Amino acid sequence: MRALPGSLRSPESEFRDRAMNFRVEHRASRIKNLASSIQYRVAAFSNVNLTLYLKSRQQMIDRALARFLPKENAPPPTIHKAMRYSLFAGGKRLRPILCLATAEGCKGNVSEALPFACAMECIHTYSLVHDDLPSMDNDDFRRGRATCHKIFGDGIAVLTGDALLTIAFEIAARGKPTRRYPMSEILREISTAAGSRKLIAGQVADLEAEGKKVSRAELRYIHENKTAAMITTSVRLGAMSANADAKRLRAVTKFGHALGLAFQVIDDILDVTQTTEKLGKSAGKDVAAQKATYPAVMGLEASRAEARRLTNAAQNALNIFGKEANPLRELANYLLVREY
Ligand code: GRG
Repeated sequence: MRALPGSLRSPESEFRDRAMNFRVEHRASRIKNLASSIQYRVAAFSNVNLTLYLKSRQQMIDRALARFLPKENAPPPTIHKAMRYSLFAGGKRLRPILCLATAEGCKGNVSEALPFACAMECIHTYSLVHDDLPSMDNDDFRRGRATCHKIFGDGIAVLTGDALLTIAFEIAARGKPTRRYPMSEILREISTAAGSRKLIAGQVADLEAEGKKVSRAELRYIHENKTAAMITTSVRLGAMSANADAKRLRAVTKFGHALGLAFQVIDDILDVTQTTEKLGKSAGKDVAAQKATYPAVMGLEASRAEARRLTNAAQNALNIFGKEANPLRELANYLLVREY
């Protein structure tokens, strides 16, 4: 079918074409990235093949999420379609993978950590759906496709976020508590990370910082709460599922905090150095929205050095663990050199 000249096309059909082109370019760039990461090895630690490791963990998480979520045609289908649309849009699954790798690092069983890992991915996806709304960051693209509200409308997107947040607790409650960590403590851990003193606190501070000059301490507050808290909780849940002792739980908490901050510094750097196609979300948005970011506050080179320093701190926190924690070590190094 021939494309209509621009002036004769509706805004909806132009948006659909843009979204389609974007998706095709994004996929092509991800395949290229995967090919280059196949050559990627972190010689320092082990013979973990990170590409295969990530792929198998992603599949495990995707399968579990597909089981935990209501079917697309379950009434009312609109909300279940929208939940699955955002959840299966191609996210990296970083938080659940970290949860599983930490369970492994604490000599636990990955399958015991799976419900907690999936719960964290649902909360993360809810936060992205809400963040993309016109009343927040107002974004058209996420995870390589049109954002939830662009497809389903603002009202359904608000409800999709609500539903993903709520189902996270239903999924977590299917997990098994351990001797040291009863279910009440596990659920409190998750609600604290997602609540008004952590994730939402970071988002509020982020919204309020827009267009203002922020100090390093204010920037750290935003990132500690918006990003690092969710990553820290993901690894803590992995450790809890393995009944880790207090010393190990403290060590993974340090690891998650440093890694979470490093992840955000890299995210800020990628926003100014990568393309929209590669990132799967709109690049350059932070500068356009005058957001508080590491490159804006301390410059690009100092931000890179900070990401390396934080990754190093994350690695040091793992010193008390044996080779079972090698996947965690590999993941931390990989996140430092990631390109999207
Ligand atoms: C709406 C309460 C509420 C919070 C929104 C997630 C968020 C907070 C804002 C999105 C923008 C942003 C820079 C968040 C920091 C965390 C971050 C880098 C999220 C993106 O995580 P990735 O790269 O995403 O792991 P995928 O899509 O791969 O899962």
